[in-house]
Amino acid sequence: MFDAFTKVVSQADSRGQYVSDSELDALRNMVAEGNKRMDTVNRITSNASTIVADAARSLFAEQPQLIAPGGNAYTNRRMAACLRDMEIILRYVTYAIFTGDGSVLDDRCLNGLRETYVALGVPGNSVAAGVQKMKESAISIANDRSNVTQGDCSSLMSELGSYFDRAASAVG
Ligand code: PEB
Repeated sequence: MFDAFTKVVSQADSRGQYVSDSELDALRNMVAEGNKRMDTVNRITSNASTIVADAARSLFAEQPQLIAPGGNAYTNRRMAACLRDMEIILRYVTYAIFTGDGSVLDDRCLNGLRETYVALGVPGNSVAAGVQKMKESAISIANDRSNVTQGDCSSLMSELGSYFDRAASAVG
């Protein structure tokens, strides 16, 4: 598990070189823009249940077979497992955007998840669709310009989106 700093150190060490000027510049920029990152984490974390519930509601409206008898989210037990899975994925995305590195998401959440879903008969494409819905909702909440200092968050939002995309493509 890396963060943006330890990732740079690890890569420099495998080249046997000092941390380069361009790496230092990128990290300096990340520190300078750090408040935006913390605000993003805070906004997603404090709206997590809304993000999960809205995404699930919209997924089941589009794919009602999931909650019909025989569907993979049919019965309260499976519905609860499904909501929990979405919450777990969202939680790891918040860790990734916090640390500025996707390895925590890869190593602790996505690694082997496709195989787990295949073994359980959970439809990976449907999980991926749910993750995409969480992406849209999380970005609109994190990127809301009201009640915050105004600034350019485009690269941070595309980084945030990339972690959701990574999760969706790991299972879809
Ligand atoms: C992954 N999900 C399930 C299980 C595991 C995970 C290990 C089996 C054990 C259990 O039921 O609790 N666990 C989860 C995860 C991590 C982890 C992400 C990462 C660290 O440790 N069913 C649907 C939807 C989808 C869904 C498409 C979007 O129809 C999910 C939600 N996951 C789902 C369901 C089950 C499950 C288990 C329904 C229960 C399947 C079953 O028991 O038949």
